[in-house]
Amino acid sequence: MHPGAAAVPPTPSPLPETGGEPPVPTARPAAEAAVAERATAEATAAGPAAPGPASADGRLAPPSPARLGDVVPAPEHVAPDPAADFTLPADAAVRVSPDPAARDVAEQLAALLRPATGYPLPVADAPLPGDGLVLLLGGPTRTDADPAPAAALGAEGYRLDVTPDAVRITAATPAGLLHGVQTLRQLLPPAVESTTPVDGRWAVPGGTVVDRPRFPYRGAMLDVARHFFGVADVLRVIDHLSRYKLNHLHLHLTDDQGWRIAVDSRPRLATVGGATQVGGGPGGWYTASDYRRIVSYAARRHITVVPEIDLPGHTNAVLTAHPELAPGGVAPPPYTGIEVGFSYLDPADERVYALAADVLGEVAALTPGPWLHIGGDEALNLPADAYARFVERVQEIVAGTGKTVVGWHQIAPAAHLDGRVLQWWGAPAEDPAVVAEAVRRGARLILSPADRAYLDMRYTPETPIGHDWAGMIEVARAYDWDPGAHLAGVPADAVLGVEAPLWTEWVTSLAEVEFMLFPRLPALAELAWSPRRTHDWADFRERLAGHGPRWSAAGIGFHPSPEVPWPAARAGGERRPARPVPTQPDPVR
Ligand code: TNX
Repeated sequence: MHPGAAAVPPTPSPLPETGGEPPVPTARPAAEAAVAERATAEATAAGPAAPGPASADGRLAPPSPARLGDVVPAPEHVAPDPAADFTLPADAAVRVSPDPAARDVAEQLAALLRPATGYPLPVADAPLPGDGLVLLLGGPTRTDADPAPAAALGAEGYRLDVTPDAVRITAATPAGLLHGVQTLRQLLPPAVESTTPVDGRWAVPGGTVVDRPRFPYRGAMLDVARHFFGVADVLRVIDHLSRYKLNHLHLHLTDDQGWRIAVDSRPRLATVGGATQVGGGPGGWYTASDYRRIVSYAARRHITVVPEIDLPGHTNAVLTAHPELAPGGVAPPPYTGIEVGFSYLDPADERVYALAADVLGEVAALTPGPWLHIGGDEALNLPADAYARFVERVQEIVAGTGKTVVGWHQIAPAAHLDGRVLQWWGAPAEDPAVVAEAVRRGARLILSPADRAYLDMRYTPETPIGHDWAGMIEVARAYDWDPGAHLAGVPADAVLGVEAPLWTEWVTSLAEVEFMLFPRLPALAELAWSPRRTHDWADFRERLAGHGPRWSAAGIGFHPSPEVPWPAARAGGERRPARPVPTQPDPVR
């Protein structure tokens, strides 16, 4: 049973309880504090980390080329040509169509490859005729017989042609080019992730990949309210999304434990409401310029930020900042526990709509993307009717900002508003009838089923951090479902996509974020991107295994799931030392 359906919200097990009060984690369990170290150490022990034998000067040589199909998410179409392998020459250039956004993708490609190769990789505006690395926007004139003219690749598709002379990526859009770049990155040896030069042959397997996403919305959510994560951490998470062709980052910006975005018209929301977090630490919030930095870093990676202001429940932090809205006009104490469902804004108080309009107006103005998420989950102390009327008014406020409203699926009973999107987080026991009815009225769905897609669930009972109310989610469980057929009564064409939420009651650091993301994020990314016919656990686990060495080389700690056949350390190869997890994102490219 999930919290929303529970009469009494469940208590995550190992945290101490204080009488009848919600549990308040006073200190982090020792196991939790150790998770980052363990994640990195276990990943190293699992043996995927050695990219190749050491050369005379001690640097590591990349191994032989991957296979063309060794890509996550699985591409739509792969045609290998073993006679056409490409090797990146030291004097290669990145040639790109003369378009600023395409050029930006070319700069990102060069910046990804320079540290490990040590090559200069200049970016040049001269795509045709090209050898080396070539990015073509729109592509050359194509004949009707061409199986994949750029236009058919759609808004995010790409075509990758690897021949002995060139790697050519063609797309109708810069987003498509970037997805092609991420595929190319995976086809290079794992040592390409090294931040220092590595000797060796930078080979790419020959052939053609033609690829497009199954769903337009492919996302992950980071809860920055329960524990606050600074800008650098968020940028690094954006890099992780980009690797796996995700295109939305949902930021859960407000909750009982903290309000994380400055609002000029209501400064106390951040300064008072953002002053703490789960466990009582100092919390924090994003200034408008912090938030803009996140948005623009994401935009360069063709990732749309979806801000969430959770209303009318999960609002204890609002009430600490605005006691006039609290029962009896008395501010509640800041909340540093991990219980849910107790707080709410009073739908009968007109002042809450003024606050919602101020906040949503400012957040909309800071956000270039089309979405504005209003939460709507677990207002367990409000009568259903008052809750539905509240949601209807807030939906109208969002419409007034020009954005499309998104809400957790509890908003389903509220009246339909054009374009609205519900985010399903139910577990299998929950009856989807009300959601199916909302879909019949025109709502679209993002799927985040808690028992498959919740990245805050433990992998196994031994996982040192995480909830377990939706069960254990090992990699196969995260992978083995079909978003197109998940909910009874909801047709596949109502499904906008898939999102993997990471709630952070238990997650306190970037290392812990990565431990919970990897390897499940790539599994969910594959469900969101790849055609249904490619869905195959046995094949996926083999492809995923090859990513362990990449993550290790990139300093990403991960859960070394026993379900995945991570490559053994190469005989005679050097084991790389466990690296500290970097706190910086990829250098701005
Ligand atoms: C339910 S999912 C919640 C969150 C918790 C999460 C923990 C949803 C919309 N609400 O408030 O953080 O469970 O798994």
